[in-house]
Amino acid sequence: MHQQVVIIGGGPSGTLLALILARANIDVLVLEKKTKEYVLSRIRAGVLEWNTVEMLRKNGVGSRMDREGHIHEGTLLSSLNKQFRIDFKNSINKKVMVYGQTEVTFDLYEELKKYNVKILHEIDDIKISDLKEKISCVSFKDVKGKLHSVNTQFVIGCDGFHGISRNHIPSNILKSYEKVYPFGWLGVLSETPPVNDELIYANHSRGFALASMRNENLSRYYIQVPNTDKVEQWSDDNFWDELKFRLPTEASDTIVTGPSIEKSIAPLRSFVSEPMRYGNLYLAGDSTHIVPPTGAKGLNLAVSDIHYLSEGIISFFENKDQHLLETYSEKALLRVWKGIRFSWWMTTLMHNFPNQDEFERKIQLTELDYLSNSKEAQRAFSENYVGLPY
Ligand code: RFL
Ligand code: PHB
Repeated sequence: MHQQVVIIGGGPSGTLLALILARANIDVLVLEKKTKEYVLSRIRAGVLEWNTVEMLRKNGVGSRMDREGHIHEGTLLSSLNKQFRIDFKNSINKKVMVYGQTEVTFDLYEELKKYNVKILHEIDDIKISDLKEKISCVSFKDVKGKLHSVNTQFVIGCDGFHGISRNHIPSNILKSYEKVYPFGWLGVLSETPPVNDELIYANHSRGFALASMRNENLSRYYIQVPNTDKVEQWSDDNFWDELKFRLPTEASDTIVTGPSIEKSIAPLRSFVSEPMRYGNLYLAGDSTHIVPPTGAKGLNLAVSDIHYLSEGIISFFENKDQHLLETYSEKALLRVWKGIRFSWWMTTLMHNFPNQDEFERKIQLTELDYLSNSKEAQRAFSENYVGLPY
């Protein structure tokens, strides 16, 4: 078998790249470890930067997002029971789209059907070889346990943080940077109207909380919990009580609670591995960088990687020009590190750290006070939150 491009991982990075390449008549094969049902049921990101919105529109997957997504022109931040609004529209004339990653992924899978892109699910035992040769080889076991082997020009690692692609970069070349935070986010999805029409990021001495949403009758809430907590320890009642403590009273007095339809804990981590390319292997998305969700950057960084990478691959096949592929890692990493910085900053500003002393608490409150009063600080926040230019 020969394929121009083999993509490992059928999450948002892998399927978006597959779609862009298929639209440029490049033949791609996507190898995904899990079932399609599993991939389409994962509840994750909710906020799309404007660049992401435009990338989806440009590639024919914008119409449902435009109908069902919600444009937000600002967000609320709160501390000490006071909330203030950062107005993206007024500060920098930009906005974001609230539309779930689950929906984005569904739309991508639907669109891919039109191009007959092969997506193989329940794939195991992927092995990549000959990355420094002109043609590389990817072997794998299909759902029935049958072994296959594919020759390809490009192998793209879109297989998330726990994937196997990154490990194919020799350890003397790969350099990783990592910060693990001493807490996680307990997330609840409930079929209740959102407490507010914009997101509320709450800094509280008991820990961070976030009020987010998917649509008029679907809310997404998060609270900071210790790393050691298990989801079974948290009944719905305990979750709602704790959330109400942490949100400003304006919100907790009016919140509508209900049974959770999904509840999970996500650990928080900042991670970057460099470079994002080795021979014919290119990495994108969570396979090569992870951010804590506080700044809503993870999915958006995956999309900017795909922007740079798809341009490089298309330019290679259409014009035999390798320049954009050669500069991919360097260019993508410049933007990745800015997302890493903003997510780290916002996490540090909004969370309660286990050994935080009074000095650090004062600094957080002072920074929030500065942000609530300074137009310049709000501009800088908005510029990063809505997404830096590609
Ligand atoms: P994914 O989504 O992890 O997909 C990787 C795919 O690869 C498959 N896979 C393999 N396939 C074949 N062989 C193997 N050996 C494989 N190993 C793994 C997996 O099954 C999977 O299908 O990575 P991708 O595509 O790079 O996308 C990244 C995003 O999913 C991620 O960055 C975001 O969800 C992060 N994130 C957020 N990002 C935002 O931009 N805005 C947000 O508001 C936001 N909120 C969040 C988030 C992530 C969260 N969690 C759960 C970590 C909120 C949360 C709670
Ligand atoms: C979400 O709605 O899941 C969400 C929103 C904003 C974030 C993180 C997650 O910063």
